[in-house]
Amino acid sequence: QPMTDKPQPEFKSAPCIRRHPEPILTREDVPYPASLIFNAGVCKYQGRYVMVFRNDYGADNEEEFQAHGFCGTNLGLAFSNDGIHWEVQPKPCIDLDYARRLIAPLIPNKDPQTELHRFYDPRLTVIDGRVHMCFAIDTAHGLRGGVAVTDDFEKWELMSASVPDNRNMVLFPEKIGGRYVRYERPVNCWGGNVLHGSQAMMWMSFSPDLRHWGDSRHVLSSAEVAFANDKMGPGAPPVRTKRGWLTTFHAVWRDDTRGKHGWEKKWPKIYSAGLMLTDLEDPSRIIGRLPTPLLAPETEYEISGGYRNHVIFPGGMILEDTGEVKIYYGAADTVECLATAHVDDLLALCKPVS
Ligand code: BMA
Repeated sequence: QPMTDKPQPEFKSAPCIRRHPEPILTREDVPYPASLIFNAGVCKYQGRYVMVFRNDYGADNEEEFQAHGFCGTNLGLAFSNDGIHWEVQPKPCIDLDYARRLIAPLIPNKDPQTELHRFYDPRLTVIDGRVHMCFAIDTAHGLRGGVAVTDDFEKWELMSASVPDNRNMVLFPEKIGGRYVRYERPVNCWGGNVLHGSQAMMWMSFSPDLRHWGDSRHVLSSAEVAFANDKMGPGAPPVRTKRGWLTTFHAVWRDDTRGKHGWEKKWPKIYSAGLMLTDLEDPSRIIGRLPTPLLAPETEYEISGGYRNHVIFPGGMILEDTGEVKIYYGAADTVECLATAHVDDLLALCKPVS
C-alpha cells in the first residue's frame, strides 16, 4: 500500500529546465526490432557521447501488446558528436545470450539459461578512463544489480552482482577516500510490505575493487520526499560540482484510483525526477534538495501515447564546460529524451531541507 497521508503534489517541472523540442531517440532510429527505447545510460568517452539504451521489442502498440506482450529486452548502442543527434549501431551491444554468458562466472552452480530472465536499465560512468555500467537483472532467484566494465562496448567484464533485492545502481565518477562508491536502491521486505514507500529507498555502498561492496549507508527515503508515496531511488550517476555532488533521483507517486494511462489495463503510478546536492567527501550527507520535482511528466510524449504514461526516469547527466547540464531521461517507458539547465540554476535549487 502506498503512504496515504501526503497531500497530492503538483507535478510541474522546475522553471530552469529546458526540454529538447522532441525525444532524441525513438524506435524509428533503431535498425533492428525495437518497440520501447528508454532509460538509457549516457557518458562522454574518447571525444564523443555514448548512449547505451534499453530496448523492449516485439509490441509496437497497444493491440500488439494486448495480443502477445513484448518478446524481449536488449541493450542498444549509439554514438553522438553533440549529445543530441545519435547514430545507432547496427546491432544491440548486449542481448540476452550475451548477458547469460556475461553472468555465467558469477553463478557457477546455476544454469544461465534458466537463471537470467532480463538485463536492463543501464547507467554509464567513466572512471579512470574506462566505461563502467550498472544495470538490473531479473533472475530466477530475485532482482539483482550488477556492475560491468568495458573499453570498446563489445567485450564486457562483469565485476559483481548484488544479492536480491537491489537495483537502480549508479557509480560515482571517481573514488572517494580510495574506494569506489555507488548509490543503490534496495527493497526492504521488513514488515512483509515489499513496496511500502519508506522501505524502498536510496542507500550507498563502498568498494575497494568493484567486486566487494559494503560499509553501506542510508541516503534518502520516500517518506522524506513530498512527491513520492511509493518507491524512490537513484537516477543518473552523480556529477561533481564545486559545491557538492549534483544528484538526480527518481520518485514514484502511486494513486490506485487512477485508471488506464498507457497500454496496460491500469497504470497507477507517476514517476518524476528529483534533485539534490550531496557532500563531496560523504555523499550520504544531503547538503540541499529541491522540495518539488525537477522534471515532472508534462509534454505530450510524456503523458500520452506511450506504454506507461506519466513516467520520467533520469539515467544520464553530463556537465559541459559551458556550465550546461544535459539530463537524459526515459519518457513514458517509450522514448529517450533530453532536458538541459545551467549548473548554477540547478545548484540554486538545492536548498537545505529540514
Ligand atoms: C521500474 C523499472 C523502470 C521503469 C519503471 C516504470 O520498476 O522497471 O525501468 O521505467 O518501473 O515502468
